[in-house]
Amino acid sequence: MTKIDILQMGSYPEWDETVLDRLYRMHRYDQAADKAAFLAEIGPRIRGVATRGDLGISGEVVAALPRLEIVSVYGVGYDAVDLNACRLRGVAVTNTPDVLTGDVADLAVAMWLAATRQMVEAEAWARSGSWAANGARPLTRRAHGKRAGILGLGRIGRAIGNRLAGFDMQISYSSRVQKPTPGWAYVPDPMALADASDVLFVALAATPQTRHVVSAPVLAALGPEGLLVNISRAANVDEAALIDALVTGKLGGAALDVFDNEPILDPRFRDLPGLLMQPHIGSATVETRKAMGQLMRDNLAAHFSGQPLLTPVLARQT
Ligand code: 8YV
Repeated sequence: MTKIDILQMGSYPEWDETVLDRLYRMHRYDQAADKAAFLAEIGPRIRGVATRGDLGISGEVVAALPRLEIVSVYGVGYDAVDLNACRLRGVAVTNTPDVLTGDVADLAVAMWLAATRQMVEAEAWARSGSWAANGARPLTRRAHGKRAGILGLGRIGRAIGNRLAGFDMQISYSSRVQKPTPGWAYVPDPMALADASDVLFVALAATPQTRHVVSAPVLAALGPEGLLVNISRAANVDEAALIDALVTGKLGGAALDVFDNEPILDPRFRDLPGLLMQPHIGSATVETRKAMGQLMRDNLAAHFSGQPLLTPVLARQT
């Protein structure tokens, strides 16, 4: 049987690429030297796209694929996918929710604890000999029993809340609508939520409407003792305002897994005080990435076999 032509936007772990190459005729967009010429040559044959949450697909590339039927995203975030272009063409879009929720929530809590107890600085203090030379580290602040705000109570936000309950936290959340929770306070306004929090977790899906929702005033409301944890998308935070708030002390600290223009970061981050940085590793475990790859492939297989999509963002309109 003739293999279906799939455009692959970027690399996957070998265990995924081996299977994709066996099932489909894969075409690597990221490896094409002349992408316009590449799309002109193979674009007319492409029926599906395999992409990632960080890569998505632009409207320009969608337009170069006249036979495109489905875009399958390896990741939960589909903000880098031009949904309007797909919708106008009747192209299905799928993502990989649920399988990565636990890992991302684990990392959010780990970043909160590491930042609050300054564990990275303390590790360097022990490893460098400073402990013997200069004695004990300065005291930090208690993590448990404080006020936690969760901006966005989707799958990941709720998983963060469930984990925080084990730390005796007073939990509040902001979401488009009030949701059933085990007694968490609904505080729809992000500014009010920040003002009521010692630590604010940003767990929003990134959309044009959420861009910079964590603004300079929200950061000021979180305050000089407050900690911002972002495991969502950098676009949800005004990064220039964040850097200014950390430099001026208007914000106590930040723990970030996502950055504008990642992996090329603003050079000012290098020497910022009160900052814990992680290189977008929220879902980066063997177990979760294998599950993401399987689900990404299962969505492609379901589409091409005429079965219901497992995790649709946009259904195909024929
Ligand atoms: C990306 C993520 O998929 O799930 C998401 O949306 O942010 C990540 O898991 C990552 O770019 C995978 O390569």
